[in-house]
Amino acid sequence: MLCSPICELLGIQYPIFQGGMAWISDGKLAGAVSEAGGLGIISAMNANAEYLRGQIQTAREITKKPFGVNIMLMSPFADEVAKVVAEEKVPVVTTGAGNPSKYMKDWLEAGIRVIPVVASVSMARLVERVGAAAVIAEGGESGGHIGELNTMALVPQVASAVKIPVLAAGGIGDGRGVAASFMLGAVGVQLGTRFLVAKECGVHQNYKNKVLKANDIATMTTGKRLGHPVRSIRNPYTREYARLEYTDISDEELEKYGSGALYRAAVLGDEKTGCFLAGEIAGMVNKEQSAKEIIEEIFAEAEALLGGANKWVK
Ligand code: TUI
Repeated sequence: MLCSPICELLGIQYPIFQGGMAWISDGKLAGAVSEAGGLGIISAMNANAEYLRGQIQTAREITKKPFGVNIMLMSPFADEVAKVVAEEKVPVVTTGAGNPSKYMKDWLEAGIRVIPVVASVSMARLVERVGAAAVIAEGGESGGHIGELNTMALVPQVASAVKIPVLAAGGIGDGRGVAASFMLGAVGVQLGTRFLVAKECGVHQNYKNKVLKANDIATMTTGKRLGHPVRSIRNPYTREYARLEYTDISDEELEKYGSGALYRAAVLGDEKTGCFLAGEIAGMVNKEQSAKEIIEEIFAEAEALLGGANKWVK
Protein backbone atom coordinates (compact mmCIF):
# COMPACT_ATOMS: atom_id res chain seq x y z
CA MET A 1 0.00 0.00 0.00
CA LEU A 2 1.21 3.47 -0.85
CA CYS A 3 -0.13 5.43 2.11
CA SER A 4 0.00 9.19 1.82
CA PRO A 5 -1.42 12.21 3.65
CA ILE A 6 -3.78 12.85 0.72
CA CYS A 7 -5.45 9.46 1.24
CA GLU A 8 -6.02 10.26 4.93
CA LEU A 9 -7.20 13.80 4.18
CA LEU A 10 -9.82 12.73 1.64
CA GLY A 11 -10.63 9.18 2.74
CA ILE A 12 -9.46 7.60 -0.52
CA GLN A 13 -7.55 4.35 -1.01
CA TYR A 14 -5.00 5.37 -3.67
CA PRO A 15 -3.33 8.83 -3.92
CA ILE A 16 -4.51 9.41 -7.48
CA PHE A 17 -6.92 11.93 -9.01
CA GLN A 18 -8.45 11.62 -12.46
CA GLY A 19 -8.10 15.04 -14.06
CA GLY A 20 -11.20 17.06 -14.90
CA MET A 21 -11.14 17.02 -18.70
CA ALA A 22 -13.68 19.26 -20.46
CA TRP A 23 -16.28 17.32 -22.50
CA ILE A 24 -14.68 14.08 -21.24
CA SER A 25 -14.76 13.75 -17.44
CA ASP A 26 -18.42 13.17 -16.67
CA GLY A 27 -20.24 11.61 -13.72
CA LYS A 28 -19.82 8.11 -15.14
CA LEU A 29 -16.01 8.29 -15.44
CA ALA A 30 -15.62 10.11 -12.11
CA GLY A 31 -17.91 7.60 -10.36
CA ALA A 32 -15.88 4.66 -11.74
CA VAL A 33 -12.53 6.15 -10.67
CA SER A 34 -13.80 6.91 -7.15
CA GLU A 35 -15.37 3.48 -6.83
CA ALA A 36 -11.96 2.00 -7.80
CA GLY A 37 -10.33 3.85 -4.88
CA GLY A 38 -8.96 7.01 -6.54
CA LEU A 39 -10.59 10.42 -6.68
CA GLY A 40 -12.81 10.80 -9.74
CA ILE A 41 -13.39 14.36 -10.88
CA ILE A 42 -16.29 15.72 -12.93
CA SER A 43 -15.42 18.58 -15.26
CA ALA A 44 -17.83 21.50 -14.99
CA MET A 45 -16.06 22.90 -18.09
CA ASN A 46 -18.15 25.50 -19.97
CA ALA A 47 -21.45 23.93 -18.92
CA ASN A 48 -24.23 25.35 -16.78
CA ALA A 49 -25.63 24.49 -13.33
CA GLU A 50 -28.21 22.05 -14.63
CA TYR A 51 -25.62 19.95 -16.49
CA LEU A 52 -23.38 19.81 -13.43
CA ARG A 53 -26.21 18.80 -11.07
CA GLY A 54 -27.04 15.91 -13.43
CA GLN A 55 -23.43 14.69 -13.52
CA ILE A 56 -23.11 14.90 -9.71
CA GLN A 57 -26.23 12.76 -9.41
CA THR A 58 -24.79 10.21 -11.88
CA ALA A 59 -21.56 9.94 -9.86
CA ARG A 60 -23.54 9.50 -6.62
CA GLU A 61 -25.53 6.66 -8.20
CA ILE A 62 -22.26 4.85 -9.04
CA THR A 63 -20.35 5.39 -5.80
CA LYS A 64 -20.75 6.36 -2.18
CA LYS A 65 -17.04 7.26 -2.04
CA PRO A 66 -15.67 10.83 -2.29
CA PHE A 67 -15.40 12.48 -5.69
CA GLY A 68 -14.61 15.97 -6.96
CA VAL A 69 -15.69 18.65 -9.40
CA ASN A 70 -13.22 20.69 -11.45
CA ILE A 71 -14.17 24.29 -12.09
CA MET A 72 -12.49 25.93 -15.06
CA LEU A 73 -12.28 29.52 -13.84
CA MET A 74 -12.32 30.98 -17.36
CA SER A 75 -15.79 29.49 -17.94
CA PRO A 76 -18.64 31.98 -18.43
CA PHE A 77 -20.63 29.78 -16.02
CA ALA A 78 -17.97 29.71 -13.26
CA ASP A 79 -20.13 31.76 -10.79
CA GLU A 80 -23.15 29.54 -11.34
CA VAL A 81 -21.33 26.19 -11.01
CA ALA A 82 -19.42 27.53 -7.98
CA LYS A 83 -22.80 27.83 -6.23
CA VAL A 84 -23.86 24.32 -7.26
CA VAL A 85 -20.82 22.63 -5.69
CA ALA A 86 -21.51 24.44 -2.39
CA GLU A 87 -25.22 23.56 -2.43
CA GLU A 88 -24.48 19.93 -3.32
CA LYS A 89 -21.70 19.78 -0.72
CA VAL A 90 -19.36 18.10 -3.18
CA PRO A 91 -16.46 16.64 -1.10
CA VAL A 92 -13.61 18.08 -3.22
CA VAL A 93 -13.35 20.97 -5.67
CA THR A 94 -10.35 21.43 -7.95
CA THR A 95 -9.93 24.61 -9.97
CA GLY A 96 -7.99 25.38 -13.12
CA ALA A 97 -6.93 28.22 -15.38
CA GLY A 98 -7.00 31.01 -12.81
CA ASN A 99 -7.19 32.25 -9.24
CA PRO A 100 -10.06 30.73 -7.18
CA SER A 101 -9.86 33.22 -4.25
CA LYS A 102 -13.27 34.82 -4.75
CA TYR A 103 -15.07 31.48 -4.23
CA MET A 104 -13.02 30.20 -1.29
CA LYS A 105 -15.19 31.58 1.55
CA ASP A 106 -18.39 29.93 0.25
CA TRP A 107 -16.66 26.65 -0.50
CA LEU A 108 -14.90 26.43 2.87
CA GLU A 109 -18.17 27.23 4.68
CA ALA A 110 -19.79 24.34 2.80
CA GLY A 111 -17.06 22.02 4.14
CA ILE A 112 -15.48 21.49 0.72
CA ARG A 113 -11.80 20.62 0.42
CA VAL A 114 -10.48 22.96 -2.23
CA ILE A 115 -7.48 21.74 -4.23
CA PRO A 116 -6.50 24.23 -6.95
CA VAL A 117 -4.37 23.35 -9.95
CA VAL A 118 -1.41 25.73 -10.00
CA ALA A 119 1.32 26.31 -12.54
CA SER A 120 3.64 28.45 -10.37
CA VAL A 121 5.02 28.80 -6.85
CA SER A 122 3.34 32.19 -6.39
CA MET A 123 -0.13 30.78 -7.13
CA ALA A 124 0.56 27.82 -4.80
CA ARG A 125 1.47 30.21 -1.98
CA LEU A 126 -1.58 32.38 -2.65
CA VAL A 127 -4.08 29.50 -2.55
CA GLU A 128 -2.48 28.08 0.60
CA ARG A 129 -3.01 31.49 2.25
CA VAL A 130 -6.71 31.54 1.35
CA GLY A 131 -7.42 28.04 2.69
CA ALA A 132 -6.63 25.42 0.02
CA ALA A 133 -6.41 21.89 1.49
CA ALA A 134 -3.73 20.86 -1.04
CA VAL A 135 -2.46 21.92 -4.48
CA ILE A 136 -1.98 20.15 -7.76
CA ALA A 137 1.26 21.35 -9.38
CA GLU A 138 0.66 20.83 -13.08
CA GLY A 139 3.57 20.89 -15.50
CA GLY A 140 3.51 21.70 -19.20
CA GLU A 141 3.62 18.03 -20.26
CA SER A 142 -0.13 18.00 -19.53
CA GLY A 143 -2.83 18.09 -22.10
CA GLY A 144 -5.01 21.18 -22.39
CA HIS A 145 -4.26 24.62 -21.02
CA ILE A 146 -0.73 24.69 -19.56
CA GLY A 147 1.67 26.99 -17.74
CA GLU A 148 5.34 27.78 -18.40
CA LEU A 149 7.13 25.20 -16.22
CA ASN A 150 7.47 21.47 -16.62
CA THR A 151 6.66 18.95 -13.89
CA MET A 152 10.28 18.11 -13.00
CA ALA A 153 11.04 21.75 -12.14
CA LEU A 154 7.61 22.83 -10.84
CA VAL A 155 6.79 20.08 -8.33
CA PRO A 156 9.88 20.32 -6.09
CA GLN A 157 9.71 24.13 -6.06
CA VAL A 158 6.04 24.08 -5.05
CA ALA A 159 6.69 21.31 -2.48
CA SER A 160 9.39 23.45 -0.86
CA ALA A 161 7.21 26.57 -0.88
CA VAL A 162 4.02 25.32 0.82
CA LYS A 163 3.10 23.24 3.87
CA ILE A 164 -0.09 21.76 2.42
CA PRO A 165 0.11 18.47 0.49
CA VAL A 166 1.21 18.69 -3.16
CA LEU A 167 0.02 16.46 -5.99
CA ALA A 168 1.98 16.25 -9.24
CA ALA A 169 0.37 16.41 -12.67
CA GLY A 170 1.69 16.49 -16.20
CA GLY A 171 3.74 13.75 -17.84
CA ILE A 172 2.62 10.98 -15.49
CA GLY A 173 1.28 7.87 -17.18
CA ASP A 174 2.44 4.85 -15.20
CA GLY A 175 4.00 3.67 -11.93
CA ARG A 176 7.36 5.18 -12.85
CA GLY A 177 5.78 8.62 -13.02
CA VAL A 178 4.06 8.09 -9.68
CA ALA A 179 7.29 6.95 -8.00
CA ALA A 180 9.17 9.92 -9.50
CA SER A 181 6.47 12.33 -8.30
CA PHE A 182 6.88 11.10 -4.72
CA MET A 183 10.65 11.58 -5.03
CA LEU A 184 9.99 15.20 -6.12
CA GLY A 185 8.04 15.87 -2.93
CA ALA A 186 4.50 15.14 -4.09
CA VAL A 187 2.18 12.93 -2.01
CA GLY A 188 -0.21 12.17 -4.84
CA VAL A 189 -0.72 12.46 -8.58
CA GLN A 190 -3.33 13.58 -11.08
CA LEU A 191 -3.62 11.83 -14.44
CA GLY A 192 -5.80 12.83 -17.37
CA THR A 193 -4.60 11.22 -20.60
CA ARG A 194 -4.40 7.68 -19.20
CA PHE A 195 -8.02 7.86 -17.96
CA LEU A 196 -9.17 9.23 -21.30
CA VAL A 197 -8.99 5.68 -22.69
CA ALA A 198 -10.67 4.09 -19.66
CA LYS A 199 -13.52 1.74 -20.57
CA GLU A 200 -15.89 3.91 -18.54
CA CYS A 201 -14.84 7.05 -20.42
CA GLY A 202 -17.54 8.06 -22.92
CA VAL A 203 -15.37 10.24 -25.17
CA HIS A 204 -15.74 9.54 -28.90
CA GLN A 205 -13.89 6.38 -30.00
CA ASN A 206 -11.91 8.41 -32.59
CA TYR A 207 -10.46 10.42 -29.68
CA LYS A 208 -9.46 7.25 -27.83
CA ASN A 209 -7.91 5.85 -31.01
CA LYS A 210 -5.85 9.01 -31.51
CA VAL A 211 -4.40 8.64 -27.99
CA LEU A 212 -3.86 4.88 -28.40
CA LYS A 213 -1.99 5.45 -31.69
CA ALA A 214 0.00 8.52 -30.58
CA ASN A 215 3.78 8.33 -30.34
CA ASP A 216 6.18 10.32 -28.16
CA ILE A 217 6.17 13.39 -30.42
CA ALA A 218 2.46 13.35 -31.29
CA THR A 219 1.48 16.41 -29.23
CA MET A 220 2.20 20.09 -29.78
CA THR A 221 1.19 23.40 -28.22
CA THR A 222 -0.80 26.17 -29.83
CA GLY A 223 -2.47 29.31 -28.48
CA LYS A 224 0.54 31.15 -27.02
CA ARG A 225 -0.34 34.28 -29.00
CA LEU A 226 -3.68 34.57 -27.19
CA GLY A 227 -2.04 33.98 -23.81
CA HIS A 228 -3.37 30.48 -23.20
CA PRO A 229 -1.13 27.76 -24.63
CA VAL A 230 -2.89 24.44 -25.11
CA ARG A 231 -1.34 20.99 -25.71
CA SER A 232 -3.11 18.68 -28.13
CA ILE A 233 -2.45 15.92 -30.64
CA ARG A 234 -1.08 17.22 -33.94
CA ASN A 235 -3.70 17.07 -36.72
CA PRO A 236 -4.94 19.29 -39.58
CA TYR A 237 -6.71 21.59 -37.07
CA THR A 238 -3.60 22.20 -34.92
CA ARG A 239 -1.35 22.65 -37.97
CA GLU A 240 -3.69 25.29 -39.39
CA TYR A 241 -4.02 27.00 -35.98
CA ALA A 242 -0.23 27.09 -35.63
CA ARG A 243 0.07 28.59 -39.12
CA LEU A 244 -2.59 31.24 -38.42
CA GLU A 245 -0.80 32.32 -35.24
CA TYR A 246 2.03 33.64 -37.40
CA THR A 247 -0.19 35.53 -39.87
CA ASP A 248 -1.77 38.97 -39.46
CA ILE A 249 -5.20 37.46 -38.69
CA SER A 250 -6.88 39.35 -35.80
CA ASP A 251 -7.02 37.85 -32.30
CA GLU A 252 -10.84 37.74 -32.59
CA GLU A 253 -10.68 35.68 -35.77
CA LEU A 254 -8.08 33.36 -34.27
CA GLU A 255 -10.31 32.88 -31.20
CA LYS A 256 -13.23 32.15 -33.51
CA TYR A 257 -11.18 29.53 -35.40
CA GLY A 258 -10.57 27.72 -32.08
CA SER A 259 -14.10 27.87 -30.72
CA GLY A 260 -15.95 24.57 -30.50
CA ALA A 261 -12.87 22.55 -31.49
CA LEU A 262 -12.80 20.47 -28.31
CA TYR A 263 -16.50 19.65 -28.68
CA ARG A 264 -15.86 18.58 -32.27
CA ALA A 265 -13.09 16.24 -31.07
CA ALA A 266 -14.65 14.79 -27.91
CA VAL A 267 -18.29 14.50 -28.96
CA LEU A 268 -18.22 14.33 -32.77
CA GLY A 269 -14.81 12.64 -33.15
CA ASP A 270 -14.00 15.00 -36.04
CA GLU A 271 -10.38 14.23 -36.90
CA LYS A 272 -9.92 17.21 -39.23
CA THR A 273 -11.49 20.14 -37.34
CA GLY A 274 -11.39 18.84 -33.76
CA CYS A 275 -8.81 19.71 -31.09
CA PHE A 276 -7.72 16.49 -29.38
CA LEU A 277 -6.26 17.67 -26.05
CA ALA A 278 -3.79 15.14 -24.64
CA GLY A 279 -0.58 15.10 -22.64
CA GLU A 280 2.94 14.13 -23.70
CA ILE A 281 2.49 10.65 -22.22
CA ALA A 282 -0.08 9.80 -24.93
CA GLY A 283 2.75 7.84 -26.59
CA MET A 284 2.77 5.32 -23.73
CA VAL A 285 -1.00 4.88 -23.45
CA ASN A 286 -1.54 1.82 -25.59
CA LYS A 287 -4.48 -0.06 -24.13
CA GLU A 288 -8.06 0.49 -23.03
CA GLN A 289 -8.63 -0.73 -19.47
CA SER A 290 -11.20 -0.21 -16.75
CA ALA A 291 -10.50 2.58 -14.25
CA LYS A 292 -9.85 -0.12 -11.64
CA GLU A 293 -7.31 -1.92 -13.84
CA ILE A 294 -5.52 1.36 -14.60
CA ILE A 295 -5.22 2.31 -10.93
CA GLU A 296 -4.19 -1.14 -9.72
CA GLU A 297 -1.58 -1.55 -12.47
CA ILE A 298 -0.07 1.88 -11.81
CA PHE A 299 0.19 1.37 -8.04
CA ALA A 300 1.56 -2.17 -8.24
CA GLU A 301 4.38 -0.74 -10.35
CA ALA A 302 4.89 2.39 -8.21
CA GLU A 303 5.02 0.37 -4.97
CA ALA A 304 7.58 -2.06 -6.42
CA LEU A 305 9.75 0.82 -7.63
CA LEU A 306 9.58 2.79 -4.40
CA GLY A 307 10.13 -0.37 -2.33
CA GLY A 308 13.26 -1.22 -4.33
CA ALA A 309 14.63 2.31 -4.65
CA ASN A 310 17.42 1.82 -2.12
CA LYS A 311 19.14 -0.60 -4.52
CA TRP A 312 20.92 2.52 -5.82
CA VAL A 313 22.28 3.46 -2.42
CA LYS A 314 25.51 1.72 -1.47
O1 TUI B 1 -7.05 24.26 -16.79
C1 TUI B 1 -6.33 23.35 -17.13
N1 TUI B 1 -6.47 22.71 -18.30
C2 TUI B 1 -7.41 23.05 -19.25
S1 TUI B 1 -8.57 24.23 -19.13
C3 TUI B 1 -9.11 23.92 -20.65
S2 TUI B 1 -10.39 24.81 -21.39
C4 TUI B 1 -9.51 26.02 -22.18
N2 TUI B 1 -9.52 25.97 -23.49
C5 TUI B 1 -8.85 26.91 -24.17
C6 TUI B 1 -8.15 27.91 -23.54
C7 TUI B 1 -8.09 27.92 -22.19
C8 TUI B 1 -8.79 26.96 -21.49
C9 TUI B 1 -8.40 22.91 -21.20
N3 TUI B 1 -7.47 22.43 -20.40
N4 TUI B 1 -5.35 22.92 -16.32
C10 TUI B 1 -5.12 23.53 -15.07
C11 TUI B 1 -4.22 24.68 -15.19
N5 TUI B 1 -4.36 25.77 -14.51
N6 TUI B 1 -3.16 24.80 -15.99
C12 TUI B 1 -2.62 26.02 -15.79
C13 TUI B 1 -3.40 26.63 -14.82
C14 TUI B 1 -3.29 27.91 -14.23
C15 TUI B 1 -2.86 29.00 -14.97
C16 TUI B 1 -2.81 30.26 -14.37
C17 TUI B 1 -3.68 28.10 -12.89
C18 TUI B 1 -3.63 29.34 -12.32
C19 TUI B 1 -3.21 30.39 -13.07
O2 TUI B 1 -3.21 31.59 -12.48
C20 TUI B 1 -3.09 32.72 -13.29
C21 TUI B 1 -3.48 33.92 -12.53
O3 TUI B 1 -2.58 34.58 -12.04
O4 TUI B 1 -4.71 34.16 -12.43
